[in-house]
Amino acid sequence: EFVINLLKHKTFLDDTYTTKFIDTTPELFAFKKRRDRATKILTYIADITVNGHPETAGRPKPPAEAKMPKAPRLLTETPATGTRNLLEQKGPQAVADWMKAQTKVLITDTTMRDGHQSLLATRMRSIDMVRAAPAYAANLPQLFSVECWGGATFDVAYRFLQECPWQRLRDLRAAMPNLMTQMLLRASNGVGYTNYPDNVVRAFVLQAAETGVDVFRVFDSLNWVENMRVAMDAVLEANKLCEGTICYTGDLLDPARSKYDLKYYLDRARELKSAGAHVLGLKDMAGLLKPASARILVKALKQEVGLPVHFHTHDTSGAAAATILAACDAGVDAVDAAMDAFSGGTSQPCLGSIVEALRHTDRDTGLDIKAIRDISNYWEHVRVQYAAFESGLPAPASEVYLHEMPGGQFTNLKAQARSLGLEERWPEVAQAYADANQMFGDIVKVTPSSKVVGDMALMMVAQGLTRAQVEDPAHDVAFPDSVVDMLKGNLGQPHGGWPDAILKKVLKGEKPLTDRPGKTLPPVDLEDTRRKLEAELGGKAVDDEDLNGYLMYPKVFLDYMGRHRLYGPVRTLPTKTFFYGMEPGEEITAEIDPGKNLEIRLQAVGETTEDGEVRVFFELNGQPRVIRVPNRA
Ligand code: BTN
Ligand code: 3PY
Ligand code: ZN
Repeated sequence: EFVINLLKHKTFLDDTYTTKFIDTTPELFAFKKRRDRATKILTYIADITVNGHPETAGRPKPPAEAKMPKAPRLLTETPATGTRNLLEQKGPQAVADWMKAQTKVLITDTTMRDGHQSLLATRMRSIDMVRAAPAYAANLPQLFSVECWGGATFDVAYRFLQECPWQRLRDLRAAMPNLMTQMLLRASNGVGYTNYPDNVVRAFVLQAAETGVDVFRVFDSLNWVENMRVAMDAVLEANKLCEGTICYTGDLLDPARSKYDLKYYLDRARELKSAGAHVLGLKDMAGLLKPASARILVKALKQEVGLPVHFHTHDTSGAAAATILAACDAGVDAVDAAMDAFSGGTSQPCLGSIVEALRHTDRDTGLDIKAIRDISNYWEHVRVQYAAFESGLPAPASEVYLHEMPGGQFTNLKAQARSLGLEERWPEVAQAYADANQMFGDIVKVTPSSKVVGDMALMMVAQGLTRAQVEDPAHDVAFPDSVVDMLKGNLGQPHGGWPDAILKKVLKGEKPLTDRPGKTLPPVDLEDTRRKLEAELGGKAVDDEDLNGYLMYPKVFLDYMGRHRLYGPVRTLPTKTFFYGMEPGEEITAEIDPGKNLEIRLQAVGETTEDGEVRVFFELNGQPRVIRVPNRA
């Protein structure tokens, strides 16, 4: 019966059968196939219950009473029209014109991307996002956009969460049809840490647009606009909103940091405008822009460039809300904030408080504060489930003005320092980070250039090297690979070039690249890659989404596919089950297809047998099931 069904199905006959077939064509699946997926999921639960999840071992646990959060209630069944409707009907230029015509400050919610990237090591799972999304659409239709994709979320989804980032995007897109979705794109570095060939970057952007991204915030880690054009052109080709973005660094008002003065930012902004940006992004990834500087910079950008300005910052210093309010005074068009429960510290400032601060002023956002509190309340319950990944800053830190680390890197670097036994020496790491930055000529530090500076800093502290020793031609230093790669020109060119002395020492006379890397990287043969990947996956058809995932992260993607074959659609499990397994007597539901639920009850966990296996007893939709897993503990 199953075979006949499959052969007659239109999608199959069309030859558009894809690896998502299982997920998108539930009506086909005869009992056998469904039972197969259920067995895979039970195997995963059994394994985690017996052996624990490698990522949560030894980390803080959510409180025992933490339940799967109830989705925020919807204030209407029919969401009002929003920015997405405008984009669909009139195109991206109309959205940019509309932005400039608004008196109110437009708000982007970053909870589903930068919020958890900066607070929870990017570990938020799709199920927790998708359950919130309908409330965004229904209750906050005035939002400018919802940032929910890109940055580090792409590889973390495959690598650590065992889920497909494309499916996340598709699901969020469907749940918020009236709101623009937004992604963070590292220009030629895609959503990775290295330059990709031009045709790979273009294919990735077109696929992201097709699957559901409306606003592309495109930046380059050295603010080199030359290296952003391929990505920006692809966004324009897809007819989506292109937010060409300048990264802010240094201190605008400090005469000693004159490399990054007002002229520097205006020059970059003009370049981005002529490269076709609809909107100018101002990305303060470390939270360094001070209120007085924001007033000057935003006003000048608005006056001199004429594009709508969208400001993004981080609250590491504790003073970011003051900067946002100053930017609002200076006429900024849109600002980023995170829902209250995911705000503050290395994340964005508090969305609800910004909305309240602007209420009854001429820049009132028009957002419903009660709706914000409802959604934030949901996020509060989500956040406790990720206790294992809290790595946070207990208090605001003015130290950020010393090291200038991006919010998304801070906690990561701290964890890396811990694993090297350097956590007690954190103030030295912070100082070394600042020194390494000066050594490279005072560069923009954001993924991936920030990672290179971090690698250098950790090495300096671990080996007790001073900046003077690193720069001394007579002192032998084995530089990290990432440093060599950056100075070879593989991330592009910084403003003013690399300092001569360090370039000579690191490259030992080798000639660096000074063109953009994409100019010489040969294009990838996409169809040939697809065929090889299909062969590698045992003949399974590979669709464009999977192909683009593979092109960004070949090994990470293949590992994900291997685990998927073993464990099935584990993205449908509640977060606590995914990370901790189940307790005897506990019952959960997993919706493996729309409306198709697995009711799973863990009855008991048996003793370990002589051959090292444990029998785990379940009830699946009322029927007893026994799963054996190895005891690896
Ligand atoms: C990861 O690789 O970190 C997440 C995927 C889950 C790996 C599974 S969890 C059950 C089994 N036990 C392990 O140690 N790895 C696999
Ligand atoms: C990223 O590239 O992931 C960032 O968040 C940079 O700020
Ligand atoms: Zn950020």
